[in-house]
Amino acid sequence: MRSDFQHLVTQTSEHISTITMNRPAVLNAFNERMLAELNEAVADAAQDGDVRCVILKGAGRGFGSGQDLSEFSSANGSEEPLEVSKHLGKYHQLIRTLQEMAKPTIASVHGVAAGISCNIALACDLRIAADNARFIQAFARIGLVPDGGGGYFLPRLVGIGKALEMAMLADEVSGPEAERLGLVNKCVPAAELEQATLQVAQRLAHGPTRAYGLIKQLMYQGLDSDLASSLKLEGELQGRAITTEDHREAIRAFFEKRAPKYQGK
Ligand code: T3D
Repeated sequence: MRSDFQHLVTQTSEHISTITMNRPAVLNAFNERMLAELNEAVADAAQDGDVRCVILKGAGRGFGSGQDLSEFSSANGSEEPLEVSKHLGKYHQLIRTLQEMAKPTIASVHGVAAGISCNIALACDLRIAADNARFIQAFARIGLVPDGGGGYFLPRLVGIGKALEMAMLADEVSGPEAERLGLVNKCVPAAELEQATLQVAQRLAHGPTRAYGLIKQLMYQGLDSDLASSLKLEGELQGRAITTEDHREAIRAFFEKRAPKYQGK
């Protein structure tokens, strides 16, 4: 992955790719450039066989404040619906790459995660939050609807009632409250966020990567399918998992009474 991004800092070490959004003066609000760079970095991490886990985080005092409001397209008085799908399409590409990459993704959230930044965190597989995290579905504050997959992920994570409350009232949800709601997997003291995120990432990066990719497929497709379809899919995916070297290694390790050494193959 290239490292000369203008608005990102990227680092890959021990099979973990860490991508840091880096526009701290505006709480990492998305301008066109940062969005394009994030799309590129996430796609690269998805393709890179050496990367087995991806961490997404923000520089400075927060995760992200959503779309940069100074680059916002608005209708300027017209009541004709604007064609925003082209612009949103670039966010949608990002959400889909995060979802479809066959390896785990973690959002490490401190400070504010507002608007589409919040929903990008929701599109990651796991979320670890600092106790100073502030999740805000900021859209209704400016008369908009949740985008970036918010209408899909939010009700699935917290239930329809809480999702509607968060989207309509747009109040802040703290890190501890987010943990209680199931919006994040874990909330830790801010000073421990980096280490807590790394610990989870290291476990995942040394785990059975191919099985993780299949687990993502099974779970995400399962959200929208009936039992019969999900059982059919699990049969197909298990048929693939069972042929992996990591599975064979795990069985060997079990009988040799040692920890398995997964190669991600
Ligand atoms: O077609 C489309 O693009 C539709 C897509 C929409 C996607 C969306 O994300 S819509 C939602 C956009 N985001 C917002 O509405 C949030 C706006 N920001 C805020 O409400 C507040 O800044 C926060 C609640 C996020 C944080 O408040 P606070 O008090 O901690 O920080 P602050 O002082 O407001 O912000 C610090 C600086 O960042 C400040 O600049 P300054 O005064 O120090 O020069 C502020 O203007 C700037 N900033 C914060 N958010 C944005 C921003 N600048 C541009 N765009 C932002 N989103």
